[in-house]
Amino acid sequence: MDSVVVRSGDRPIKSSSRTLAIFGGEPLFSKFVHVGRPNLPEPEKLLQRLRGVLDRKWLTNNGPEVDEFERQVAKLAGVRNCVAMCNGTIALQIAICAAGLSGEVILPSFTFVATAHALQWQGIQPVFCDIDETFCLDPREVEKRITPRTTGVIGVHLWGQACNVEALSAICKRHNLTLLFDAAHAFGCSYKGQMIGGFGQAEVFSFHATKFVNALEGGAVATNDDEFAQRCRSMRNFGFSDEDLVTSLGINGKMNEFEAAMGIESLGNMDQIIVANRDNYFEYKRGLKDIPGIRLRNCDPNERNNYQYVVVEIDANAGVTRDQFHTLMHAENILARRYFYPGCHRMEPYSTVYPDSGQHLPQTELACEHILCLPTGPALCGEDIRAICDLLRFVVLHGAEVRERWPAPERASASRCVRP
Ligand code: T4K
Repeated sequence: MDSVVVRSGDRPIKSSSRTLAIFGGEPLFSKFVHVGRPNLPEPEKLLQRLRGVLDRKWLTNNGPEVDEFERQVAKLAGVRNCVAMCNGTIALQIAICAAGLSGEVILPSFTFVATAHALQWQGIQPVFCDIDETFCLDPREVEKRITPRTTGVIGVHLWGQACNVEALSAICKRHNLTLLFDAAHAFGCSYKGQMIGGFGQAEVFSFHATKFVNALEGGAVATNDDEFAQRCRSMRNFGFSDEDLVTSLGINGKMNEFEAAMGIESLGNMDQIIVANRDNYFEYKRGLKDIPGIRLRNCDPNERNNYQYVVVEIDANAGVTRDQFHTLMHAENILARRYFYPGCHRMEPYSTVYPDSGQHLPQTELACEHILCLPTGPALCGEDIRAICDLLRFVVLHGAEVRERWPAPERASASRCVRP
C-alpha cells in the first residue's frame, strides 16, 4: 500500500476543526494519496518482457509487442482495428487529420484540454458546446452550434461514461458530419452493452501512466473502418505507405516496444484493477452516504465500467465550497483533483482567440465549479477511503467553524498539486 492513514481504530478522524491540517493539525495521511497513481504490473513479468525486446533489438517501428498490444486492445474493445500511438493526444490529432476535418468542430469545453488542443494545433476551430446532466455533450446544444463551417463532432466519454452515442450519431448523419469520440477515459467501458471502441468514425483511447491500463505514455485509434485504420497507420509513420512511398502528410506517432510491453502487462492486470476500483467506488458510496451537499456520481450498474474516476459533486448544502475542500484535502495529503477546471474555454489560447466561446455554457460552468475527483486505485485500501469519507463528513458537520477559521485568500490559493 502506498498510503498510510494517520489514525487508529475508532478514534474520530479529527478532534476539532483546529486539528485540520489547513489550520496547523497533523495531516490525515503521512504520504500523498493521488488521483492517477499508476497501476504497476508485476515487475518480474515486465522485466522479462523488456528483456525480450532488448534481445530482439527491435525497439520501435511496429515491433511484435506493439502488434500484440494492438491485437489485445482491439479484442477487448470489440473493434476491428486498433492503431497504437505514442499518446492519446497524438492519436486524436491523427484521427482528426485522417477524417479530413477542417473549419469548425464541436466538442465539450468540460474535458481535458488535449481534446481542444488536438484541433487548434491543426488550425481547426474548436467550438465549445454545453453538457447535459451526464456531464457529456448535450445533443440538443450540439445541433445549435452547427454552422456551414462545421465538419465534425468530438464527443468525450467523460470519466468512462459514454456520451449519448445514438443522438450524436443521428445529428451527424443528418448534417453529414464526421463523429469521433475521445475515449481517453473509457477503455473497458460499455454503452448499451457494447464495448466502447467501435462507435462513430473512430474512438481514441489514452494509455497514459495515470490511466487504469497504462503503457507509460500511449494512446490508440480504434475503428471498424479498415481503410481509415490504414490511413492512421500511415500517418503515424510520417505518411509512409511503403519503403520509399509517402502518400500523405504524416507525423511520428508511433508507440515503442517498451511502452507496448508495459501496456500488455497492464492489460493482464486489468480485471484485478477494475475489481479494486469497483470495491473502492462502493466503499465511497457507503462512506459518503447522506453527507449534505456531497453527491457521488453514479456508475450505471447495467454497463461495464472501469471505475477509474471517483467523482463527487459538492453543492451549497455542504456549507464549504469545492475549492475549499480541494485546498483542505491537499493539506491532509489527499491530492483530490478538479477534473476538469476551469473549462477549456477559460484556458489559453481559447479565452483570447475565441473570447465569446464561453457563451451558452451554463452547465459547463456549474460542473467546473462543483466537481472533485477523489483518489482511487489498488494503492488505496478500505481504511484509506473510510478516512477520506470521514474527513469530508467532519468538514461538512463543522462547516461553520471551517468558514470562520478559513485562511486568507492568498494562503488558500497556495494549494497546487505537489509532486513527491
Ligand atoms: N482526452 C482526455 C479526456 C484526457 O483526459 C486526456 C488525458 C487526453 C485526451 C490526452 O491523453 P494523453 O495524451 O495524456 O495520453 C493527467 C494525464 O497526464 C492525462 O493523461 C490525463 N488525460 C489527465 C486527466 O490527467 P495531469 O496534468 O493532471 O497529471 P499529473 O502529472 O498532475 O498527475 C496526476 C496525479 O498522478 C498526480 O497526483 C501525480 C500522480 N502521478 C502521475 C504520474 C504521471 C504519479 O503518481 N505517477 C506518475 O507517473 O494530467
